[in-house]
Amino acid sequence: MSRVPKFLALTGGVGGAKLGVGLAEILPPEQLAFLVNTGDDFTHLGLHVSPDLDTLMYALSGESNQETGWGRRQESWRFIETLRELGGESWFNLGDRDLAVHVLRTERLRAGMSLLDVTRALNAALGTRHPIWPMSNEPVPTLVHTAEGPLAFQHYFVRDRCAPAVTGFEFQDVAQAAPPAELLAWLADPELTGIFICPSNPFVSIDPILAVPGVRAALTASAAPVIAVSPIVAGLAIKGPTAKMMAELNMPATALAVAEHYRDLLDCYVIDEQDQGLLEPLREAGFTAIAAPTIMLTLADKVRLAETVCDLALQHHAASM
Ligand code: FO1
Repeated sequence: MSRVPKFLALTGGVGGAKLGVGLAEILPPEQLAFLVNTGDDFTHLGLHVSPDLDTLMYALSGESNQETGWGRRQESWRFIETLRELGGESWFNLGDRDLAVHVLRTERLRAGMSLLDVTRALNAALGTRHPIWPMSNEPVPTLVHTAEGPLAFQHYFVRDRCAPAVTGFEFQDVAQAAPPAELLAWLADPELTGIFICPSNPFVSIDPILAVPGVRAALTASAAPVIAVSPIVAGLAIKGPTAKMMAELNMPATALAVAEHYRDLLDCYVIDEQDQGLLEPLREAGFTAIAAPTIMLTLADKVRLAETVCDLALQHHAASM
């Protein structure tokens, strides 16, 4: 019987979803599943908002807002404008079309459905076909510790525009969370050939996933190589506050420092071609790394990077057999 290699991608929001689109273009749903950060989730205006799950769902369904990277295309903003006029809390921009997703998710969660089942139903309705699993059904809200005191993630990220200097992160109630059974079965599958850490923020997108009890151990125990793509290119984050956070945490804002952060997990690391000069220091530090184009502006860029990480996984997996 011929092998059908399977892959898992760990993602946060916008950056991760770009590679997700590339992977979903080249791999059918039987071969690719996504494990998504829900540390950014929060209850806002009485609604359960799951930004990273929605960013991936919209990206895979061709519904994403190309200008923002989050939210829906062809969006209108009558609700949030009206809320603002009425003196309501309007710092978090909920678009009219996006709002329907939050209302439905909230209603279903209140009726007792799990976040995983709600996510599955929403994705089915929007026509995405790949399994998308929240990192846990239980809420694990990220608390950002800053020089100005602790802040709930979206207050730090959107309301305060990542301005406060971060000092650390806390994944609240994570000890009570459990990963989805579907994930553990996928990781135990002998056909699992590659685990990809997408170019998402290591501290607030990937670390919350790794903090869910059992996830890190299951990733390590899997025979599949773990391959990360650096979210830092030439000392800058493609999107978001990763580089700023690294400076505030007294880490050099380099692709090498990200590799060190993932050290005990990584089998192979992909840095951008602009960072070729880091290949030697990475090798000296004990990492297996390659340089490739990682900036994803077009669909072709996303597919090319997806092909790169899949090829690496196939090579590493074959070599370890
Ligand atoms: N990000 C912003 O920078 N400003 C917003 O007003 C905003 C609204 C928003 C609404 C729904 C949603 O799913 C995502 C939204 N995001 C917004 C993005 C989100 O806060 C972040 O991208 C993620 O949490 C970080 O990955």
